[in-house]
Amino acid sequence: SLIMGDFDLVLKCWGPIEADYPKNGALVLIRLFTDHPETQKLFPKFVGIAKGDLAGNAAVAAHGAVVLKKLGELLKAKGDHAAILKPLATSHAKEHKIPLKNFKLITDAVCKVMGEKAALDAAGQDALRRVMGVVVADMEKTYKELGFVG
Ligand code: HE5
Repeated sequence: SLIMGDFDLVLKCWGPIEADYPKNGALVLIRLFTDHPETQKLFPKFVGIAKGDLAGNAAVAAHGAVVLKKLGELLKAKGDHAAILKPLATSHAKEHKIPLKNFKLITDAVCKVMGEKAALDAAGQDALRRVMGVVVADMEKTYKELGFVG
């Protein structure tokens, strides 16, 4: 696809992230909740956790790992991601009721963490934003089919 180079730019820096999904996943979620405190309320399991307790919370790390593992699968699929995205979009629309804009917010958090922990530079961060733009546009099709207004 046209953005194939973007997938490769991001994947080049994925190693340090993949090396510790729970630690880096917790960093992503904590960054998301710090920059956008309202997003913590979207996670029923996390609503009661105080800011200062997020870093040591095993459930936060476990879910952060789940999120980054899925992101890794998406990156490696390089756009051929329909089979991955359909269940992901369906669960986020119907079960978790996550408005689409949150995927942009979490993308910004991943960019920051990859900048700090994996040396993803400004061009790499732009590449990640373009990749996630395609991912979210494809998720939006499923959201619309399901009648969920994200
Ligand atoms: O869809 C699933 O499996 C295919 C369920 C497990 C899962 C969830 C749940 C996965 C694989 C992901 N999320 C992946 C993922 C990648 C993108 C970047 N998520 Zn997810 N999520 C789950 C995102 C983005 C994103 C943004 C927001 C606000 N996600 C969320 C929220 C969210 C919630 C509330 C859940 C339900 C599980 C849970 O609460 O765990 C603590």
